[in-house]
Amino acid sequence: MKQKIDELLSQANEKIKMVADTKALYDLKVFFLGKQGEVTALMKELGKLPKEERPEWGQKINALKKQISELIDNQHKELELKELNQQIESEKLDLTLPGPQIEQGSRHPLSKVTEEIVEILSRIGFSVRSGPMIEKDWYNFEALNIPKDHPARDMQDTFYITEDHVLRTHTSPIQIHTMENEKPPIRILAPGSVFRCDSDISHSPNFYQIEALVVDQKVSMADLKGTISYFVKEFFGEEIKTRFRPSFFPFTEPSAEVDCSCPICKGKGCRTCKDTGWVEIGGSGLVNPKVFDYVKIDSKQWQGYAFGFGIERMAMIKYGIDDIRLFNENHIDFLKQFQ
Ligand code: 2NM
Repeated sequence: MKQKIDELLSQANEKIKMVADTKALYDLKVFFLGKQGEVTALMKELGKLPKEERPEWGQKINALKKQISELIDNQHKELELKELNQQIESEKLDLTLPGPQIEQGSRHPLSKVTEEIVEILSRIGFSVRSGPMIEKDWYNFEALNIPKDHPARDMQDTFYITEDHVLRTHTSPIQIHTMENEKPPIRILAPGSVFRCDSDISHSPNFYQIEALVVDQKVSMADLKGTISYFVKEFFGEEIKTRFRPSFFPFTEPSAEVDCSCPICKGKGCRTCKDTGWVEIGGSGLVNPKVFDYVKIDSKQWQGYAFGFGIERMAMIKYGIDDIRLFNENHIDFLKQFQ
C-alpha cells in the first residue's frame, strides 16, 4: 500500500509538471482522481486490508488525494495565465495601421442652389415659409385665379390624390396660406418640391421651385424689376443683365417672363442659350387683385409682386449642366464637383 501511494505521488508530480495545456491537465485529473481513476481504485483496495489498518491507510490516501489536487490546482493556475498571455500576444492590435477610407459627403447641388438663393434674398428682408405637398384644389388652383377649365388642372398635367386633393404643382399655395395667416407687410420665400404629370429628357415628375412674394403699400413693377435684377447679379455675377418680356399668368397682372444674359458665354451665344445670348430663368408679375380678394386682403390698400424660379433650371444655367437627369442619378463624381 505504502509503495503504491509513493509511486502515485511521484508519478503525479512528474506528469502534472510536464503537462502543456489545461485540456491535457483535465485528462490527468480524470486519470488520478476520476471515478475510474488511480486514487479511487486505491480507496477500493482499503476493503481488502485488516479492519484495524483501514483508518490509517484511509487517512494516507486522503492526504495523497489532497496533494494531487493541490498539484493540479497550482498547475491549472499557471497554465491559465500562460494561455491568457498567449492569447493577448496573438490578438494584439496594431493601432498604427491605417483605417478604412471613408468618402466625405457633400451637399446636393440642388440644396446648394436653394440655400444660395435664400441667402441672397434674406439679405434684403425675405424669410422662408413652407407648406404641405398635398394641397386642396382651392389652394393650388382656385385662390390663384386658375380657372376650372385651365389645362394645368387636367389629369394629364396634375397628380390627383382625390377629386379635391392634388400634389402641389407649384409652391404658390404656400403664399396663399401665408397671406391667410399673416398680416401685410409680407416678404417671403417659398422653396420646395413640386409635382407635375410629366416625364421626358428635360422634365421630371418631381422637381424644385422657389417663389418670392411681397405684399406692401405702393408696390410697383419698378420694385419687382429692381429686386430681380439685384438677385441675378448676386447669383450669376455682376456682369449679368436682366430683361423682362410681357407674359400671362392667371395670378399676376401684369405678368412678365424673366431672362438673363447667358452666364456661360456672357451673351456671345452658346449651347446653353441656344445661340441667342439670353436664357429664360422664371416668371413674375404684380399679384392679381382677384388673388387678394380670395385671401381677404384689401387690394385698394395693398399691392404685391411675386416671382418664381425652377431650381434645376437655375443650377443647369449657372453650372452649364445639359441633362436634368444628372441630379437624380447619384454619380459621386458629378455630385462632388459642387462642394
Ligand atoms: C411665378 C410667377 C409669377 C406667384 C404668384 C403668387 C401669388 F400667390 F401671390 F399669387 N405666388 N407665386 C408667381 C407669379 C409665381 O412663378 C413662375
